Amino acid sequence: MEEYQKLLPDIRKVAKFLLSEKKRGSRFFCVAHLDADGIVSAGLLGVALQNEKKNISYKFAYSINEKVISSLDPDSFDTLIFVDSGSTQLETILKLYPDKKIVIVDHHKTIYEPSDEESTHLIHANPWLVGIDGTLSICAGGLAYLIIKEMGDFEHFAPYAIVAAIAEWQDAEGSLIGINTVILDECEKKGYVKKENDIRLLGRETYTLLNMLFISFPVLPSLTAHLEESQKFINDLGLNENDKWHDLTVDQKNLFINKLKERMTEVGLPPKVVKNFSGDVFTLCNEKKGTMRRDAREFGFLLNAAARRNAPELGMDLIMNGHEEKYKRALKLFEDDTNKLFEGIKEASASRVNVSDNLEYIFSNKIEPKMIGTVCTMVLSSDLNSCAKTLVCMASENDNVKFSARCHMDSARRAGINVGSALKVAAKKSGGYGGGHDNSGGGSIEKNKINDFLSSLDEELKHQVKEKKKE
Ligand SMILES: [Mn+2]
Repeated sequence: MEEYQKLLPDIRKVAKFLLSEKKRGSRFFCVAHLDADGIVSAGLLGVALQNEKKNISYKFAYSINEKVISSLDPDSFDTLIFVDSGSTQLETILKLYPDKKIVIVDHHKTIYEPSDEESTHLIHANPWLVGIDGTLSICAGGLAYLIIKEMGDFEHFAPYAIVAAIAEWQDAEGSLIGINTVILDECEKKGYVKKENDIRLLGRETYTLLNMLFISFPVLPSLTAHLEESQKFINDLGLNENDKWHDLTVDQKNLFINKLKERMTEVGLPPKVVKNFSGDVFTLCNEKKGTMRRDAREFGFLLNAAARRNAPELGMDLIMNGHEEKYKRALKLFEDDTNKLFEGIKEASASRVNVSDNLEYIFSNKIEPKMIGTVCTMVLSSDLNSCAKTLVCMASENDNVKFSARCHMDSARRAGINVGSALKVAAKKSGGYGGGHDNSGGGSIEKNKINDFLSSLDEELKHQVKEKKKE
């Protein structure tokens, strides 16, 4: 594998350096991206670096910016490690910590070239530096695994590299590619991971069939957020909505997959997307059946749920120790999210109100404010023929109303809509704040300003469409 050979010298350099630092009793500080890939990579390096003394500390953040980087206490560590982060902030890191040894293990695209002087205290492993595209070939979790494999007897941690790659959507083209396949081959040979051709929806191990469709990931137009349609789809196949995927016979699974593909073709999804509803899936053979740890995609979602709840240490424990007790706690977080999502989507699809050709809204106190972004995305994308209509989803948060809005990207561009700027104008007029991108955005207003906000938003969207028509 040519790409792997190209990267190996940098992997070995990091491994050798970390081993010697551990030997001389260095205190490590690890900064990681707050998501599944960050959790896996921090956990794996932790496994190889920790000793009886508490010689390693961690800090996780969604955005590893100058503020986060400058907040570290330089007296508390000797070696500073960045995982799934760092490459894009190299200049800041080197400027703030000129006296520290710095290790960066990242797969984000980087352009900054440090000077020779700076390079003496920096060790940087990133596929982009050796001409490899880090988007699909390898993630931080994969890099961390390759590093610790050079440091000792850690081969049984390889499946977590696969979990990280799936969580990063590195199988977006239907399967894993690049350096990931080197790790996958090793996993398959050792019997750690089984690659199968199966359904590529979330919940293969733990969801009911109904959840696999109604709160599906990825979204299935006409089924996701459509309760009766989802139930009917399952009933028509002679199946029970409370069954789980592994209860089905091979014939039933094939029938389900074929009917699903037929349906998705009918509603107009492109053939490439439809094809990928089945393909490679990855089972972690040493994990218990019927748990989220058994399926790589579900494991990744579990870790991301821990990250969203700001409980990365829980996710790290799953990687480092894998205790049943820890799994139960992590699972509880995920199930809470799943239930809230189910209820939120049910509530949202039942309370859609049409305002005009440009605007539709949902307002409910039964939707969790932190769920409205996801709910809004799922409801909107389950509806392929909603043209350039913007959907705004609102929920009460104390005395305010939090809102999130979405519009189909293509239709937004075609109609000249910029959801973010429309929200900004409308929220400002109603004494609140808002903003975002072409096709999505969010913000907050006072509760008694909902009507003002909706009419300003409608007006602003109409104005945008009119301006575009003039062009
Ligand atoms: Mn990553």
